[in-house]
Amino acid sequence: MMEYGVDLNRIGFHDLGDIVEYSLEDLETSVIDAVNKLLTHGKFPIILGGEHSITPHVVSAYDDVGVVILDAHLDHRDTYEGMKNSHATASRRVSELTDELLICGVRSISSDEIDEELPQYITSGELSSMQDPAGYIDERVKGGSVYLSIDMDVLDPSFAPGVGNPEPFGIKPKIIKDIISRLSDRLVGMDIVEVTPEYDPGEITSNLAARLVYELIGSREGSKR
Ligand SMILES: [Mn+2]
Repeated sequence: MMEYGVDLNRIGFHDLGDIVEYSLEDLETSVIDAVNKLLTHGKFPIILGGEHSITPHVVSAYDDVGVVILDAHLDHRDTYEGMKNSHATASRRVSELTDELLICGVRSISSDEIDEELPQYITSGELSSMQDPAGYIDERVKGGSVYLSIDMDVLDPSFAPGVGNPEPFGIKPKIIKDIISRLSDRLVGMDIVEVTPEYDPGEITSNLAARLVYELIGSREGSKR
């Protein structure tokens, strides 16, 4: 990572492999157990999905953490298709776990998810027209520790077509790079979700998601020097 002066080959990391079998029943305990174990050992969890519904389970393993969610969708429904834990209820579940939640890049809200307790959010249009979106988010989210959840559909589909619910007029990858770099000292965990390789034979989405993981590791290790 030339910008950060970091050689990724010299950074220790471990791929735990798939921690979730394809069953929503096992998902909650598998994710919470895995993240708890990592935090107990002082490790920095990077979770890759898959379903956005994993995020609330990950966040529940932290005490007192601010959460930034990058997502085209508000995901504020209380239930979706009868389920409490769904990709369409992810932000709602997270909002029950923290007082400090900011959802960024939103451009799709259903009328049935609008109620008086809407979470704080910024639209993709607002984010894209800001001079320094990363600085704005850093100042807006109070407290110390921050957990970052990246739903790849926050990006414009031209950069990340391989997602379940693509929404045009999304943000550019550089904004996410800047957010990761700006928040790197405050971050205590990160996930990248909704990558769906089956919808993207060119692997554009996976390639960008992988680079965002590199950006995270590079910016954190680089700032230690
Ligand atoms: Mn989404």
